[in-house]
Amino acid sequence: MTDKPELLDGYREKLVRRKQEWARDGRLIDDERGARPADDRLPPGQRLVETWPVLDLGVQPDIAKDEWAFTIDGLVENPIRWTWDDFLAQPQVTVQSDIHCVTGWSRYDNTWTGVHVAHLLDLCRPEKEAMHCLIYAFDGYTTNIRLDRLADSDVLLAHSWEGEYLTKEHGGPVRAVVPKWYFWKSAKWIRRIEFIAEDETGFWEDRGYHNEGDPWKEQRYG
Ligand SMILES: Nc1nc2c(c(=O)[nH]1)N[C@H]1C(S)=C(S)[C@@H](COP(=O)(O)O)O[C@H]1N2
Ligand SMILES: [Mo]
Repeated sequence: MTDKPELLDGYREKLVRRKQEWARDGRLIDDERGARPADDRLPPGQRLVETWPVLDLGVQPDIAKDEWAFTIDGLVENPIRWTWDDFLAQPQVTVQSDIHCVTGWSRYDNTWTGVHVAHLLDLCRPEKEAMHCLIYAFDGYTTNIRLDRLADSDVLLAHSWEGEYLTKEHGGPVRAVVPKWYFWKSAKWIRRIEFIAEDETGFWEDRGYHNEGDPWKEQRYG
C-alpha cells in the first residue's frame, strides 16, 4: 500500500472540475466552514491525545471480509454494489489527516488507505437532484453529510490505518473518514451511502448533535 500522489492530484483536479460544474448548476451552497488559523492546528476546546480512543454505541459488529457488502444507491445514475474483493480492486489512495472528536480529543497525523470518494463519485454519477448523503453502518448507525462535503479531496472509505487493516473496534472492514468534520461523521462499519435530494438527519444529529459539526466553529450540539 503505497502513496500515490499523482493519482491523488488527478482526483483533486477532477473534484475541482466537478465542484465548478455543481456551482454552475447552482448545486453548491457556499462553503461557510469556519476559518482555520494558519498557525493553529488544534480546534477550540480540543485537547491532543496520542492514543486512539474507541467510541461507538456499544455494539461492534463482526463483519467478515468475505461477507462484507457495500451499496451506493438513491439518486445516482449507476448504483454500486461491491464485495470486499471489488473494493480492493479499486484504485487505492493513502491520505493523512487529523481526527477531532466532539467529546474533546484530537489526534494528529492519521494515515488512512482506501478508496477515494472522488473515484466513487466518478463511478456512481450522482444525479443533479442529489444534494445530500445518508451514510449507513452495520451497527444501525447513520450520519448525514452534504454531497459537496463528502466530495472533499481528503475524504475516503478506509480499510487501513497506518498501513494495517482497521481493527473491528475502529470500524473494520471499512469506515468513512471525513476529516474536516467532527469524527461522528466518519461512520465505522460502513455498508451503504444513499444519495438524496433533501437533508435527513442521522443517529447523533437526531439526538442533539449539530447537523454539520465543524470543529473550527465548535458546532458540537444543537
Ligand atoms: N457505525 C458507527 N460509526 C461511528 C460511531 C458509531 O457509534 N457507529 N460513532 C462515531 C463517533 S461519535 C466517533 S467519535 C467515531 C469514533 O471512532 P473510533 O472509535 O475509531 O475512534 O466514530 C463515529 N462513527
Ligand atoms: Mo464522537
